[in-house]
Amino acid sequence: MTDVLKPAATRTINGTCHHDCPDSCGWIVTVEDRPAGPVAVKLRGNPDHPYSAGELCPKVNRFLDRVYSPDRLLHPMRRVGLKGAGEFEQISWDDALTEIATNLHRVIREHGPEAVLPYSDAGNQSMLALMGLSGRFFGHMGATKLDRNICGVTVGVGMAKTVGSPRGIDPMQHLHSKLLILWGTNTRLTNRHLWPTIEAARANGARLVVIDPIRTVTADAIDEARGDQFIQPFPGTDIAMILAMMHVLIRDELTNQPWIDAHTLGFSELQDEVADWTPERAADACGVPADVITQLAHDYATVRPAGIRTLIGPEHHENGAMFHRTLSCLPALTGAWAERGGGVSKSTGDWTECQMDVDAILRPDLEVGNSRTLNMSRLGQILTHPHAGENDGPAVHAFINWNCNPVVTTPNAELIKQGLLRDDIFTVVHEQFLTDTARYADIVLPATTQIEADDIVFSWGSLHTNYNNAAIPPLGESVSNPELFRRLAGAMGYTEPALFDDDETLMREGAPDLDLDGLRDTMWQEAPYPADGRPFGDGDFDTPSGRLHLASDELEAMGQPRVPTYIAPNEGPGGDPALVALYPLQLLTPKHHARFLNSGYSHLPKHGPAEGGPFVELDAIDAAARQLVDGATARVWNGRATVQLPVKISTRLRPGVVAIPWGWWMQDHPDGKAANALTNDTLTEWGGGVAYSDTLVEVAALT
Ligand SMILES: Nc1nc2c(c(=O)[nH]1)N[C@H]1C(S)=C(S)[C@@H](COP(=O)(O)OP(=O)(O)OC[C@H]3O[C@@H](n4cnc5c(=O)[nH]c(N)nc54)[C@H](O)[C@@H]3O)O[C@H]1N2
Ligand SMILES: Nc1nc2c(c(=O)[nH]1)N[C@H]1C(S)=C(S)[C@@H](COP(=O)(O)OP(=O)(O)OC[C@H]3O[C@@H](n4cnc5c(=O)[nH]c(N)nc54)[C@H](O)[C@@H]3O)O[C@H]1N2
Ligand code: SF4
Ligand SMILES: [Mo]
Repeated sequence: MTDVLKPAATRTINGTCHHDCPDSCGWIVTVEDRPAGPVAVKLRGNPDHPYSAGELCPKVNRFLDRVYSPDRLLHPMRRVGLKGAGEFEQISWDDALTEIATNLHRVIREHGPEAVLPYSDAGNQSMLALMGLSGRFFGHMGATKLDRNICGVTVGVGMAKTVGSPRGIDPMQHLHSKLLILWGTNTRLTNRHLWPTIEAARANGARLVVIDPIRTVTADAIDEARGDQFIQPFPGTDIAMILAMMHVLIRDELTNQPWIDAHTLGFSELQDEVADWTPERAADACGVPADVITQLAHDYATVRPAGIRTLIGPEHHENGAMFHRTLSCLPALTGAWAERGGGVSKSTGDWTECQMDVDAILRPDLEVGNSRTLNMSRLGQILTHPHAGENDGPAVHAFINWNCNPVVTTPNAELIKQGLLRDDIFTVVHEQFLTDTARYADIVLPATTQIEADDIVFSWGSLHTNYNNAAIPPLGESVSNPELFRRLAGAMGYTEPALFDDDETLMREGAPDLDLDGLRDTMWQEAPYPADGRPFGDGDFDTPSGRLHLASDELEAMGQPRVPTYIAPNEGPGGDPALVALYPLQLLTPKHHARFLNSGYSHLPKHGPAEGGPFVELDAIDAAARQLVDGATARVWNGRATVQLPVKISTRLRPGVVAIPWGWWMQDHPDGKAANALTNDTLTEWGGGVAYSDTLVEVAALT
């Protein structure tokens, strides 16, 4: 029927959202074939999509505003003003490529190829956009390599030290949980399409516990009358609470000893470690009352199955890897790993992405030399302190950035700006918009959006692998990420054929186990997962011993504690007393706005203004102690930066903790400095993550 009513020149094309978001929603784009070319006139959720079921989100409901924004970059540009000033002139692709190749050859000649720093993340997390040809291009050049560990890697590395691999359970299995602990994840904001499963579990009688230093929108969903609970530890202190829970489980004989004996290693060592971790001692460290910890341990052991859902929040601490290692031990003490709906769920990437052949797409065999690897979260240090610390080897003289916006999203951001201001750095940014990072570029290149290029999207929130069809041709002179690297390889005069593979070849090489034609037909496929929903049902873990490691030889060999251990973050209340005296408040800078996806929407007129603006949020007690009133302008500072912001007094935080929503650009901040100006760029104890949520600050009225 609808086909008859459709205007003749209208088509619908199925695709998948590319954002760095666990949901990977399916969408349908309506395209009108106009004389000047195809135009996307509507984008809506695909009702048949098995995970998103027709719903998108407040950011992507207006995706076409992004695609057709008058601010979209559509042509290459060359800087004409000072770095950072954002003044550019349009140039041709040929001129841009010649200028880039000339500068890269010069840098390589004068300083060696490691002086080139490629810098990207998951701004578009589709397979080709993420990896297609960039790895080959920079490997062939011998450029510095990048540890892209700012999101999620530490969770997996921490968990793997306990269970042998980064695989948790499929979060959809929480449908079967009767107690569900959302531990450091803001599901209703960040992973909204999991929420219906949680509501279905609640309808089946599940109790919900939310553990977060912020009373988030997810915490707002708890219903105390039904036995739900919100628990509010100080940031970076949960390990103390988990050790005390294990203490209680052992003390009160709530452990599943036959399961522990059959499937774990190191129980007696763990028992020794937690012997002193009474709930009272943990209460001092984490700020959660001892009776609450004791009761949670009892509930965890007795309300079965007990599931734990975590995502990314708690990894961003100095002890972030240990948090996930310790959390994964908890279900071992009760045997919950074996139960349907028990165990821990995190990113599902390790279930879906095993269908990818990463080496076939990245081709490490093409790498020349033995280039160093630098950590993306240390960008400010790398650019401003060459030859120091981990940053040995040549100083960086060429910075090639695509698929991320580090001036807004990477910790210690004022240092990054300082680095990008150096006049001996040649900077290229491939972007859809003139972001805060792009403003520092010497050459800006225009990037396509997701409706302009085919790709494959491996979800990390569900078991689905999705296809994305281009709905319209690239706007203006924009190019996709793989096309950018084909062009750069040509301009550099490289002749290695693998640098020029087309998208179809890359898809078939990169996902050899996928039935690509079938995927194009169905639009999504589900990764293999045990039919009974219990991947660890027979207690068979991915460790060499097949047992879950409560004690770990591997960690001991790395100089890390063998058993779960709480080490208070240095930049935190239990850490360096000199820092605490100067900066007594813990700062969190979380995702907060429903219309933002990281830094990607605050600049759009229907997104940013509707969220108001940035602010510093604090409890009334902390505000009163500083004579701060709602709406007053405060300065927030530490040794890294001073930032000015309006004050918002709220009941979401406990005294001692303040928060600044993250994602706003320089232009939205009264003094041009955004949340990450203040944040800590110390790396996690292992796993290569970063501790931006261990940041101490002081706040005062702006005088
Ligand atoms: N609307 C929206 N959705 C998003 C994003 C977005 O920007 N906007 N970003 C996407 C991305 S890239 C990601 S990685 C995911 C992240 O998804 P989540 O991991 O769910 O989100 P985060 O805000 O990073 O962190 C979750 C919670 O961890 C809490 N937290 C911080 N430190 C601690 C701690 O020490 N202990 C405990 N218990 N909790 C702690 C924070 O207060 C926060 O509420 O969201 C994705 N979805
Ligand atoms: N303080 C603080 N810092 C954080 C976080 C936090 O919660 N608080 N969260 C951290 C997390 S979890 C993450 S994942 C990172 C995210 O950090 P980023 O990856 O830097 O975040 P985005 O804002 O998503 O930036 C993506 C950029 O890529 C561009 N882009 C999108 N598609 C394409 C494409 O196809 N090609 C090209 N060339 N560009 C494209 C977009 O226009 C956008 O500017 O930030 C981290 N930093
Ligand atoms: S940003 Fe996330 S929730 Fe929104 S449409 Fe994309 S995948 Fe879905
Ligand atoms: Mo992320």
